[in-house]
Amino acid sequence: MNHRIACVIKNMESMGLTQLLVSDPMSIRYLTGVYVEPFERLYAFLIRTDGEHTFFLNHLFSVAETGYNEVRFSDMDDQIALLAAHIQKGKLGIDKTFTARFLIPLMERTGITPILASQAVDDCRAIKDDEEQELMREASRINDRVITQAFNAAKAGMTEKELADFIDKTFLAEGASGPSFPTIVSVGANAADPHHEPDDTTIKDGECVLIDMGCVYKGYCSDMTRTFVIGQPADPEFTKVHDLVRQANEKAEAIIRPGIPLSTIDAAARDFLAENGYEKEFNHRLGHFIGQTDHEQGDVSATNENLTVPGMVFSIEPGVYLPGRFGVRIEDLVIVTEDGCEILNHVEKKLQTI
Ligand SMILES: [Mn+2]
Repeated sequence: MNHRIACVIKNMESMGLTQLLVSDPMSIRYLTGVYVEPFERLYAFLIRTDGEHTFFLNHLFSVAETGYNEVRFSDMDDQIALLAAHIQKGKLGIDKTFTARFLIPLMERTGITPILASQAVDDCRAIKDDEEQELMREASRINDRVITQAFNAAKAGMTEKELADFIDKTFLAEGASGPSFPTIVSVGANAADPHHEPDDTTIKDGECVLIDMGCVYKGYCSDMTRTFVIGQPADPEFTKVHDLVRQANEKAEAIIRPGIPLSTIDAAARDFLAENGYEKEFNHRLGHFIGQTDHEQGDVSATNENLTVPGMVFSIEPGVYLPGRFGVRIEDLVIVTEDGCEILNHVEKKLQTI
């Protein structure tokens, strides 16, 4: 049995479950190596603690023999009946993506008690094994190369959209399969909105340019933010804020090691910015877990008391946002190691004036 399925079974046992229906395509790929985009069709992998695991596959999915028990069906079959035939009485773990239109008929036919058990898989996914860590390092190396090219391409008069398009194209040229989320380029006051969507605003001398970008490499994501200026910053407060945000980022990264609450890492950045007068202006959590999707279960926030474990990968992204003026965010990804952390991004964090 592979170590990822073994991890899930261990979690199922501690939850008192003998069967778990996994429907998240990313989770199924994580566990079996099989990836399908099922759209609205039924797609599931049933894990049982006795080792009898079963795939439920539509003939329209082009999937070679999986090595597990398989139930293959067509659109014309009674799919719920096929599924029900493999489910034992009692409790059935399901994950959060299994939709009501399958779950409710399944409950009606089998009388099972569904238990929300995404955690059994998500807790395993949160701790990346060596193979995953290597893919995430490469995704971040590509991200580093592409942002460097974006710095070189950026010039006054270019629109946010043009720079974002340049980044998305360059991802492909550098070996990524595409962006891991819609690329953010925001200029000047637009940067005060953490999730600004690139528009026709042009880059201007003296205004900040915030780039938040990430790519997918062999199914794994990167994510990084840098904020720079073309020429000399026009707003007298900008340089000071940039320096404080960079220090907040570095202070948080400096304390990361196994066995500390994630909330302590959030506090390292948040308290420092608060002491310097920017408490309200840092209006989001410090970071999020990342892996096969840009945001995975788990975050680095004031309320998450869970302890760090080697292999966790998350972002450290403090920001200060001054509405109507500018915003600064500086973000790296880190892997928790046995004695500290490995920072996956190596692009200069000090203010770059281009
Ligand atoms: Mn992020």
